[in-house]
Amino acid sequence: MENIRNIVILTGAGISAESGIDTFRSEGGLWEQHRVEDVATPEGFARDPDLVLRFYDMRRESIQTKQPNPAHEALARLDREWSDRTGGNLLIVTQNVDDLHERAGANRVLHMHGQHLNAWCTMCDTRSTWRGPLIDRPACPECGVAALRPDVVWFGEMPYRMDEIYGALRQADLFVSIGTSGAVYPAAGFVQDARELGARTLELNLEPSQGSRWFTEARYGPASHIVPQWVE
Ligand code: BV8
Repeated sequence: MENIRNIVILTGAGISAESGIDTFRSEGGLWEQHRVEDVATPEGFARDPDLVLRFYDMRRESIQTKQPNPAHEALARLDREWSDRTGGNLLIVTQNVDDLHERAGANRVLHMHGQHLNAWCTMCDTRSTWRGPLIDRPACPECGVAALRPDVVWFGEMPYRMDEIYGALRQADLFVSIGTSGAVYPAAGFVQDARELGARTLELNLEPSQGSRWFTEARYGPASHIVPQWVE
């Protein structure tokens, strides 16, 4: 990766697919078993909190039985070595709410859509690490009120740390998108932002995404194969 110093890598559900975590929009994916409007929106939560809490309890429990795959491991290696090797920056911005990047050893991971293993107290606004179910309305560890929801960004809610992401995109020489359909904004727009800001753009995916026309380079195939090949 000649004269590349600063990299922003965006990952989506496709990077965790080979770890056995359902993606969202492939056949049999998560949303098909539930209408998005019912489970990943504040309105859905207000309408039927038990349905939403059970949906997230099932996924929070499931991800704890999964392991990182060679794609997560290759990105973790790159994350650990990059700044020593080049003096540049590398940031992994993930839309995923699993913790497989961290468990593979990556340090600079930004969960723009939140994390399954956190709970957010709607009473005192604090976030706590949370591995168990929320369906039984446990008390918030901070304020003691039974007001915990998944710390996951639903449709219509503001993704986390957008300023930090746009700041990194402004510095990026290379923007890489891995395992995402390019269906959800603002993440799906990052490739256009990166391009307008002069970065090279690379898509690593199973097949062309909805935004594939914006990428100057692309490699297609399973992430556990093409990501380690790209990192080497
Ligand atoms: C917001 C958490 C205001 C929940 C999720 C324009 C601008 C801004 C907003 C909008 C806009 N137009 C519409 C909107 C509103 C909306 C939106 O985008 N709607 C869509 C449906 C049109 N966006 C929002 O509401 C966002 N908030 O806009 O706030 C704002 C505006 C600007 C700036 C700041 C704020 C909030 C969106 C967050 C919603 N929450 N997740 C949960 O996880 O339960 S979204 C959900 O979809 C996941 O986070 C997921 O990451 C994301 C995207 O899906 P993918 O990760 O791409 O997964 P998918 O299944 O779709 O695709 C998998 C891909 O992997 C495929 O391409 C497949 O080919 C590939 N693949 C499969 N297997 C493999 C593989 N690749 C490699 N190897 C394999 N083995």
